[in-house]
Amino acid sequence: MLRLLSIALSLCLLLINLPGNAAAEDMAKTMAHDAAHDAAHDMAYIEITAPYSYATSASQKNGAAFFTVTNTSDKDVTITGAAAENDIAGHAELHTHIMDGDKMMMRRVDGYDIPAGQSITLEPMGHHIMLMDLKTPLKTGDHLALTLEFSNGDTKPVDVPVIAPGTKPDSSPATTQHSNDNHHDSQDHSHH
Ligand SMILES: [Cu+2]
Repeated sequence: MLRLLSIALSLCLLLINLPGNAAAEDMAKTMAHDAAHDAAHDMAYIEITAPYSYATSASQKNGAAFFTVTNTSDKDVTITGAAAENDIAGHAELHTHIMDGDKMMMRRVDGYDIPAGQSITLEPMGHHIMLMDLKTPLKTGDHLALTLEFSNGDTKPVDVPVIAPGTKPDSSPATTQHSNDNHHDSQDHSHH
């Protein structure tokens, strides 16, 4: 089984290890072949800001990823799916929260529409990428490699740092929470 897997993996790497594609080669080391597809597309019109995911405990089956997606193009786009590194989660789903009476419920959705020139923000109690069936708990300091899939066939890689629950991502444009700021800042932001 393991041997088959490694053969499949080397085949996969061989296929994408074409000469003159150094960028794809580099990304492939961490993101498998999805990244190679991405390198072939120009996804410059999609900008991802402030990605983060919360560390999980051993008892938590699922994790979630959050970020802001900006569509700088003049065409509406729709995110129709997401994929995580195979060794991190079984699969990833697009979720949102809805109110059911006075209770917040999670629900799977088919897509997130992002009109031309607009942004959507994935955040706790809102839209989020659900990482189903985690193979191993997410640890603070880890990075997840996600790939977003769009209805037009394009994909966009997202590097998602894992942060301590209750903290905010370093580059978050949202409110800074000094009281919960107990994670280690690699980039020191100057606060006013
Ligand atoms: Cu969810």
